[in-house]
Amino acid sequence: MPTNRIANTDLASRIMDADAAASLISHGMTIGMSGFTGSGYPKAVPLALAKRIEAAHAAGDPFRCRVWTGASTGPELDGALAKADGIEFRLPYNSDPIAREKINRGEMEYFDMHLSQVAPMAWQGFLGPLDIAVIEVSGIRTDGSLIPSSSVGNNKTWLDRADGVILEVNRWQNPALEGMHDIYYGTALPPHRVPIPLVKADDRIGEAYFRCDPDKIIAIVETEAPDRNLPFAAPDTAAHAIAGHLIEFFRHEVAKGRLPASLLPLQSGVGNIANAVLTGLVSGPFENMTSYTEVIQDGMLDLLDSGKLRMASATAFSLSPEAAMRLNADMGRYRDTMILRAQEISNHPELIRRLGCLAMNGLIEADIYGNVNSTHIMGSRIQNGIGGSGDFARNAYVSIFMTPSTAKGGKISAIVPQASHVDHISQDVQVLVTEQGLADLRGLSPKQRAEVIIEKCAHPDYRPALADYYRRARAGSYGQQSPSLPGEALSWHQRFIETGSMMSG
Ligand code: 0RQ
Repeated sequence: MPTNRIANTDLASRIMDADAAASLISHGMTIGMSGFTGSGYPKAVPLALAKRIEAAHAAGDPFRCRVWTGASTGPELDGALAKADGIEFRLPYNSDPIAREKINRGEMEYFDMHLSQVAPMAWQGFLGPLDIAVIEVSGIRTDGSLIPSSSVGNNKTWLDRADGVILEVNRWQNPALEGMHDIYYGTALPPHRVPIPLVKADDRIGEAYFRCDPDKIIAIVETEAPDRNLPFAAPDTAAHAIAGHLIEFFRHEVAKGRLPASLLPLQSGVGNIANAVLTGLVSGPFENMTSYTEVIQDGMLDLLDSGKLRMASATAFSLSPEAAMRLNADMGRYRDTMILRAQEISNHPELIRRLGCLAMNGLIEADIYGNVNSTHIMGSRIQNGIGGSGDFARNAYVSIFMTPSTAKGGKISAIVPQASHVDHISQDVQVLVTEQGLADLRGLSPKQRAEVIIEKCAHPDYRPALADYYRRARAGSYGQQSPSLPGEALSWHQRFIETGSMMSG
């Protein structure tokens, strides 16, 4: 029977359980799932699909799918499907530990791409056809339009592009979410692209609902299941120190007249440090701030509650269970201060550049010239993915990266002579912050950057070794623009020069 979440009675015949809906998915299909961080992902059909895949494998039958999402999801989706060995190919961002292990063992193909580019690439036809969309919504209206859930991600695109649509209508989602979303239908492919008419972080340029051709809906599954995000760690001394350095930097920029007193729209990345910086801003001197970002995390809610943040624009919530309860208890009030948009809009380079976002993202390692590795441990093992960090870093008004100066209990320096993998080239990294200090790299040459980064950002335990490397690089480098000793990491080019051959032996 249709519930009050499914107001369109014509669709009642398509209500079924998750097992029946999962039986509509077959081996080799490409599935576009909703979900962005632990919010708004389907929670019943992927679990039923994983069960089906395990049964197929037990019977000796192959069963694997290609899975596209908005970003990371929850354990019922990525975790369950990866455990069942059901994902052949995955895009665009993953933080699930089981999927991460499969990827790093070479058992799952993973296309780690800029989040703003997923929908355009799908429309351009670069990613191939999409068979089925599995989308969580919080309701279906009388006219068949869909009330989005706690994330928007790529849902508009999956609903438009897929041959068939499976909807999960989740009663756990607060009905007061209705009206918070802004779904823009004005994007087009070149040569028909026009400017996106958004000039302030709080502009609404679209509709509150998804359009969906009712004939494409092949199943509707009703659920009542919570979003799942991990709690944030309480900020430690390093996080407090990083937040302090950044607030001091913003204060200085305001004094210099390079930032307005209310700053510019904030973008804050994933992780505990980013969250701690937002919490730090609660006691900072800036009022009437806005944010144009990708996810609304706990610190953003604290800032809204403090009255210092006027509004937040994002594509998803990424809240701890405690903060999700806080939001849910007061959704009607928060709705007027939040806008959830499609990720091609929340992360759009044109808009980030126009608004002048202050981008603050985490990293794995940075080298002494300010090239940043956000994704690969030891150059080859993926941690999560580039996510939206590239969308924001390249186009921000000020692109800031922040990290504790060491990892693994002090055993590894986050500042290294040469990054083992580069996601953000030095030109896209303008400020580097650790608990040791802040390096303002704007307008500096590579050699000037190296001196500032070693002095301000490196941990004292590693500073002498980095300074020694830099001294020797100045003396022995092939060129003096970005002095380096590739011999210390025996590079491909160096080997070629030394042996005259790329063949081993
Ligand atoms: O590993 O969990 O096994 O201990 O990397 O590191 O310290 O928990 O840091 O949560 O801030 O994440 C870059 C991954 C930082 C994140 C990254 C190990 C460390 C730990 C995680 P363990 P922490 P954070 C828009 C912005 C890309 C996406 C992005 C990220 C694990 O910020 O995914 O920015 N960024 N999106 O021990 C070896 C080092 C290490 C190291 C850390 N130097 N060597 N291991 N680790 N540094 C939002 C979205 O896109 C959704």
